[in-house]
Amino acid sequence: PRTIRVAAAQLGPIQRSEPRQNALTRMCALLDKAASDSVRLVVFPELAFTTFFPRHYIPDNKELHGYFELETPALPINESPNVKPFFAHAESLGLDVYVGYAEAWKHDDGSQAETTYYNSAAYFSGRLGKVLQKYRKVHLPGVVEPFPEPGATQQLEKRYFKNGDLGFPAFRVPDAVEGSLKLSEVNNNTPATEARGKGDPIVGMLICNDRRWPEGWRSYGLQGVELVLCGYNTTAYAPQLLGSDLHQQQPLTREEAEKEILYHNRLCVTSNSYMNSCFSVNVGKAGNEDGHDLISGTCIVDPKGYVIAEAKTKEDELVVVELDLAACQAGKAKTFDFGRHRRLESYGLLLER
Ligand code: CDT
Repeated sequence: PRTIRVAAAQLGPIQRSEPRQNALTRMCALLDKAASDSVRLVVFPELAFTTFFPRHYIPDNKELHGYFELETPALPINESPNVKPFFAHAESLGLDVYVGYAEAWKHDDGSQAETTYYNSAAYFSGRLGKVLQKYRKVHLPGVVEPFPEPGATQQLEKRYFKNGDLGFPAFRVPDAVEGSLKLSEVNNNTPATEARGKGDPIVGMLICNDRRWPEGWRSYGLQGVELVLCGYNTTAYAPQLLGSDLHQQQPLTREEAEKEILYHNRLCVTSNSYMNSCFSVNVGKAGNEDGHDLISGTCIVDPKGYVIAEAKTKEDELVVVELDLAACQAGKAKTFDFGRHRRLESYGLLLER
């Protein structure tokens, strides 16, 4: 069977005042727990190493830049000084990880090179000891200018990051399931997007707000994706940004708003997993961070759109399940056999502004 044991590694809050080391220690503890439960792949949230800093207007550049990890062609994220111990720990346990981070990218190693900032995720292979694929968040939510109201929950991703420029590259993970290529057979020059072994799982990454947009999921679906990984930080109450109460006389209470945000979270990940006949691992940072509530909703979804495992707390929690990737085949061969059933001649509008 093409089975792979995966874990959603939900994180509880990480406060603005907390040093990186605290988060690393907690994340490494989750890795240890996963390893002792024979897990192969551990999925962490968006911007996992720090507080969700885009909720703050941060005029102090030193503080702002402190949330980012430096990356250059010669310095991949797993070597970046702040977070290197986390990747080294995953490698020592032979674990693969998906992890979100704030990327400060210098396209060359010269000190004069310009820096570009992205909201990114890396798929790191603990067996190969390297990043197999990087993803940069395409759908940045929020605004450029901060809301003036004191105490407002900000969402300044459009201010702090550039939109991702890597598209939606699906990739194959070697040596992950039966029938997969063995590590010794992996040719380092083979692009990750190309088939390696017949059985290698096909994986795609999304980040938070991306999960609300079917275009990303379908791009992966068209590449035969079997497993979509998505970390997020979703605020539990932000009436000016999220929710359906624009024309309602009576604004939603905090409780109602959180319930609706959780409902939409689940609606997006279950429907898109079903419509692309893939599993998905969806992982939040949860709880009260810097005085602002984040939803949990961490869940693992099967290709029929059913939630098969979910978090019970708003704290650090590992949700473990074994996936049989063969379960993706029925949907891909029947209802969502794209080659037979898609009607491209009717989709022109999708590529217009
Ligand atoms: N981090 C992120 O993308 N959050 C968005 C909410 C933005 S509006 C408050 C999300 O889609 O969950």
